[in-house]
Amino acid sequence: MGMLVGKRALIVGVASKLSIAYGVAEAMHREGADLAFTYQNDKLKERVIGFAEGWGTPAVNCFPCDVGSDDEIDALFKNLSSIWDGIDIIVHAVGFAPGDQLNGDFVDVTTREGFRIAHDISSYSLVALAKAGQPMLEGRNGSIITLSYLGAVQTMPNYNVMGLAKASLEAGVRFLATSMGPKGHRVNAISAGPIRTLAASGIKGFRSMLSYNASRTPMRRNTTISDVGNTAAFLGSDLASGITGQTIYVDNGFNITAMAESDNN
Ligand code: NAD
Ligand code: 0WE
Repeated sequence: MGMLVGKRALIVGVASKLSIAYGVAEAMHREGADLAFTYQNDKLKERVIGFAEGWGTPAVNCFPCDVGSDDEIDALFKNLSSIWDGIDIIVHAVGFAPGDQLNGDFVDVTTREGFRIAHDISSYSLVALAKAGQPMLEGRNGSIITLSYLGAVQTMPNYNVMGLAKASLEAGVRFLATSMGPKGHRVNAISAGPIRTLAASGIKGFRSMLSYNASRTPMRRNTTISDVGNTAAFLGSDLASGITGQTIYVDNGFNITAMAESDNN
């Protein structure tokens, strides 16, 4: 029997078949969860509904939500409570900084407005979803899962202010876990290795980053959305009952290495 049978999961962050949230939805569906989705704007609406229907999720389980808006987040949970009396899992797979923040030397390109937007959309939005989701999580031992990246704890070219936002996100996971633990809810992050998604496609040199990553990584391969999806399904399940406040690396081991093998380059 699937490890998520009887669980209801809200998935935020599907934009394409390449999205990490798509891999999460696929794994959670396979494990027996009922799903609901959000889409950032009308441009993505029909696409997300199409994916949802592919997992047997009706269009009425798909809602608009720009996570930069408290009104849209409130409306989301109001809409959600018209189809479900509660939720067990919230997946937050959203990150954004203005494009100019991710191209060039950190101290030169970072601006107050870029910093604000990156932290608002990529970090505060997790707190906002947890806060607005509380009534529907009540009494259900919820699991909240977000997506982070190594740039939270180590530097690399161009990730820049997104690294600061991910550091904030990971600290947010710890504070949310501490805050919501007494109610039975768990909060964790998955720190994924680099994956070619829409969010990555705008990044200069991403292809060579992927080949460098595959060669340096202990498993000698890049991370897939199904690697991440399977870990998210586990974290969402009761099998992960003792795990909260953690950042779990799903990167095929990249983060434990300090130097590449010389024959790999
Ligand atoms: P993606 O482009 O498929 O997904 C990003 C999602 O964020 C999209 O669905 C987009 O609609 C949504 N989004 C952006 N701004 C939003 C807003 N204001 N309101 C609502 N939604 C908004 O890319 P992805 O790589 O799947 O990204 C998902 C998460 O995974 C992000 O947090 C990203 O930082 C993280 N991550 C990505 C990688 C990678 O290499 N791709 C690695 C580690 C972590
Ligand atoms: O978190 C991310 C991507 C986040 C992201 C990407 C974009 C591109 C388009 C946030 N905001 C935007 N804004 C845009 O306008 N990743 C972990 C993928 C990623 O992005 C990088 C990476 C990796 C890996 C940027 C520089 C270096 C490495």
